[in-house]
Amino acid sequence: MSKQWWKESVVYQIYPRSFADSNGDGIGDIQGIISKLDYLKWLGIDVIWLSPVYDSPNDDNGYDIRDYYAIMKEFGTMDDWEKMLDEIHQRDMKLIMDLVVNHSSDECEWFVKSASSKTSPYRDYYIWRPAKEGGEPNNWESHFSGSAWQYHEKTNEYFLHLFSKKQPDFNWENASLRQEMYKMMSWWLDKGIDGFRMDVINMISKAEGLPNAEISKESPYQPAGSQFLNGPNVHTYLQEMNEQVLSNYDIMTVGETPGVTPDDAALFTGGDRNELNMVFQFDHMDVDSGPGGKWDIKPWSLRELKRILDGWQLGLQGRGWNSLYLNNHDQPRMVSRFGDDKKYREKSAKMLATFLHTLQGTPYIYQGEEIGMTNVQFNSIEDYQDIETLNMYQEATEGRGLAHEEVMRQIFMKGRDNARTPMQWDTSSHGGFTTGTPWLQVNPNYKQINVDQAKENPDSILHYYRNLIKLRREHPIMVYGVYSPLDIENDSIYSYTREWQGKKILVILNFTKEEQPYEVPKEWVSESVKLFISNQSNSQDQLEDQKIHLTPYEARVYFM
Ligand code: TEU
Ligand code: CA
Repeated sequence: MSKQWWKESVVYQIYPRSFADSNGDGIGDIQGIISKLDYLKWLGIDVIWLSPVYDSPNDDNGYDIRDYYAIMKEFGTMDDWEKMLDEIHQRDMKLIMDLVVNHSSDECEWFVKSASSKTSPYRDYYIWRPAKEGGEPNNWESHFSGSAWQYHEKTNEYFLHLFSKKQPDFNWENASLRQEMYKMMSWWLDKGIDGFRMDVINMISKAEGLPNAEISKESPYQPAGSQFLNGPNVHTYLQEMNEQVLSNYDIMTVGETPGVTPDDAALFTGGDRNELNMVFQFDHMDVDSGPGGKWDIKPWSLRELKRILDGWQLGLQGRGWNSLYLNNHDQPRMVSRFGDDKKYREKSAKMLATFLHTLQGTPYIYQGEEIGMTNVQFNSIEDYQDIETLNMYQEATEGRGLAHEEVMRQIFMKGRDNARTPMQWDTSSHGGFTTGTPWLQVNPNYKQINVDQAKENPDSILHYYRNLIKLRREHPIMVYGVYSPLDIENDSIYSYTREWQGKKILVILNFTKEEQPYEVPKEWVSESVKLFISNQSNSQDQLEDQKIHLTPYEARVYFM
């Protein structure tokens, strides 16, 4: 397995709107980020992934870019941004920027020109179609509810938007559009950034002829992933992008790719493919979703989670590289979803952290995860800001007649604002995020859960993360060790080994609220075996017997 800096790195995702507000307007900003860089360095972070900070009307919090060459005014200026990059590099960390090139804002100059007339040279930068039988050109559903097509009166055609109607999709089949994108990417890379996280990059090539999606539910609009995920030309475009842009720099790239299998991912990330370094897959994020999608919530099982993640670990071994994450700005908080955010919050958050850092791949920490921030429950829909959540609420209550309580229950479990409540820094008002009124309310538990307190307490989740990151730096087995699952039928305990250059580690994780028995493989009952890390202060240093008991959410890692 070839050694690479981006395999050895730990990445920290910043959602800038919610991270730190420096000027009291209630919105996180670049100066706020600069003020927290020492904290990230102290934690041991190697790479910062910054969600979009480009000029945007914020229909989707910056994932709708108006000007790809400018910084959002609320976040600061280009000088602030340059200063931030410099401060990151001075601390020997790296910065990867979010690249949103499947779509832009409808206020982007290119779209404005494209919409101005059918003969504009920019017309083909986006995807326009005439009406079909008096209605939308096909039955595709937008990710944010309703049709994926918006009628535009002036030119009497529809344009495609897989997300909100203020996020028109680019037409990657157009060679000038592709050159425009490559030029813009090089412009940022020439400023010295260290790579990109590429938003929904496997949606850039749509099925030829834009055919209807298969009907899978009772609705005029249908989920249409099969028509735009991993489309016919996606690898051609990425190879072209790699050749013309990416290969000119020593950078890391991670593609966000919903709906990929390990085989697809091997194509995106294979060493000889010249496309991307790694992708974010979503299989494990669907483990608690039924056939109706993310809001069709079902209980998840450890057996299923193991089947999925073992598939990814084994599937990419020697063929590609995994990115490891349990939450991000689109997902519920991991401790609320996969652990227990009440009685065992600290213990289960540490168990999940152990999991994240001992699988094979590059770990991604989402802001607040390192202090065990939890989901939030606001009573009123008015308190929510996320466009996906608000559109879904309206469609579910007005369109499908669901009760308010029922829809709120779904939002409490899956809504994206769970991840977007402001970062909790200390016990002062609004968790020290802002001196003003935050754009989205702070989780009321900030007095118990915040960075200040966690820093002071050596047993905190935060210190545990710091320790895991340090161990990773000292022990390449955590990065490169060959993964082998153990006891795959066990539906309470996740266990596996990693093996590298004659050394071995054994990971045992109790995913339940109950005490659980476990039988360790014989070879681990030996004097040469040592406890590597555990979230249970009195965990056995050595194994004297094959039969052990794990306390609720206990995590133990042994080394030999
Ligand atoms: O998300 C892409 C994506 O696939 C989403 O549909 C995701 O599954 C959903 O948000 C889960 O509820 C990316 C960004 O991460 C997201 O913030 C943007 O809203 C979206 O693209 C459009 O740019
Ligand atoms: Ca601000």
